[in-house]
Amino acid sequence: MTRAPNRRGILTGVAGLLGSAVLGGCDRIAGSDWGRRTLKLGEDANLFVQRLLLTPTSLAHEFDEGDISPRFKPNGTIDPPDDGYKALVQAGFATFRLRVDGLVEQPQDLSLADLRALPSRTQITRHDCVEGWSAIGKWTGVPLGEVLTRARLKPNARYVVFHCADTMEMAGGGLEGGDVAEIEAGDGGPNGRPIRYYESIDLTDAFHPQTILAYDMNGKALPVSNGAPLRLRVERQLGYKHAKYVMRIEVVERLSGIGDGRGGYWEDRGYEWYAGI
Ligand SMILES: Nc1nc2c(c(=O)[nH]1)N[C@H]1C(S)=C(S)[C@@H](COP(=O)(O)O)O[C@H]1N2
Ligand SMILES: [Mo]
Repeated sequence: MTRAPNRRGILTGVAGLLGSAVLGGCDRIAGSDWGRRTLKLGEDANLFVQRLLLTPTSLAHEFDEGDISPRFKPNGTIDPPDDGYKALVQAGFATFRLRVDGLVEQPQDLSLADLRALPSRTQITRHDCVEGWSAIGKWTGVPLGEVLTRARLKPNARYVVFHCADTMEMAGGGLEGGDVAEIEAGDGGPNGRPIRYYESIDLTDAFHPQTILAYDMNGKALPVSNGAPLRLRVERQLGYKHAKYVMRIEVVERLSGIGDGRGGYWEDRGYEWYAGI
């Protein structure tokens, strides 16, 4: 059941926002009992106002079977060169485990069978890439919210980070033809550490009903070129947010400690973190 927010609620929310702005950073007040209660109220109200303005449950348009594109163009990495990933392909992904950790009470290690046993959602949506092409595909997977609910978020959880299998370049050097051997070797040679694709979203998008970890595309197991065995669908954002080859989901309070700190491989290279369509 949802309750429509009333005017008093909105005003309390705004007061809360002002309150936390005024109190923010004041340790002496925050340290007192009264301060703690006031700050907590400010935080809840803040989230309330945010939810109200962002209409968190508006759905991306869903299409019919007949609209599905005959070919869904694979883009970005289409065949990860990493040894660890190749071993998974060899094993038909039987050895794949999705790790869920970070700010959770109950870290998870989920096989594909485990993921397929969870509630699922199927949706036919349009994927829009910044490069200027679109494709309509049918995706089946487990709602990310189901997985996060099982892992039980800690109170300071704010973002969900997707760590992918594919190395994009080596830290300290570009990805040249000759570097592939090094990537295959795994964890860095003379050129240092592999920089892998990663992405992140906030909790509003994480618990959105159309945000799923997809294992099927157009009714069949996801092919390697489109992100096997598991890729994110976050339908109200652009293509680069839809992380493929997801190996690990890390829940964090801030994005500053990951990669170059802007929330994603392409964000670290100048793209917007919120890529709303
Ligand atoms: N791990 C990983 N995820 C990725 C990419 C990538 O290179 N590596 N490319 C992104 C971009 S720019 C797009 S448009 C989509 C492409 O998904 P597709 O290959 O299924 O078309 O994946 C996104 N997710
Ligand atoms: Mo893209």
